[in-house]
Amino acid sequence: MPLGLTRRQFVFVGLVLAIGLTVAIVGFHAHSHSHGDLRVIDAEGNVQVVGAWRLGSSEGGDLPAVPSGDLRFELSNADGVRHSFVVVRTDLEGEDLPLSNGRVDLEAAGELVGTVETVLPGGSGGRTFSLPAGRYVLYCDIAGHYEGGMFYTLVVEDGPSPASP
Ligand SMILES: [Cu+2]
Repeated sequence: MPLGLTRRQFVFVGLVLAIGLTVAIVGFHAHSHSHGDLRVIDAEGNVQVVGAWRLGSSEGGDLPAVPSGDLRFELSNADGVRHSFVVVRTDLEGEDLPLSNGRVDLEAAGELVGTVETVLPGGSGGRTFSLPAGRYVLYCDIAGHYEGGMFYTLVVEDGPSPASP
């Protein structure tokens, strides 16, 4: 046996290492997914999109395209710190928004559509926006969070033609 261990001791050390590694992996996994969820709900109440409101990925993400109309955004915060979100209409890519002092420079980023101010840990918040077709970015306005990857690009497409009377 290496290191002068008996076979029994060797097995025991291996077992401790395996358990430690498992705890570390499960712990990291839980942490990387514990920031909450962002839901987009259309005018008929269908949940169009479910995305994790992430921090620390440094990459943000793209939400699937949704038809234009009244869209409700809901954020449930499963994190230990507060979050918020801002909806801005812009032609820029989600990761290219200009910054000022660790936050998105809204004046330079595009046209403000609306905000959901502060969602406390364990809380949830939401708001309905009437969005015409276009390109939007949703991001968290807490200092440093946008840079941490807490943003999504959303494309809103022309909605279905109105039903005939
Ligand atoms: Cu945040």
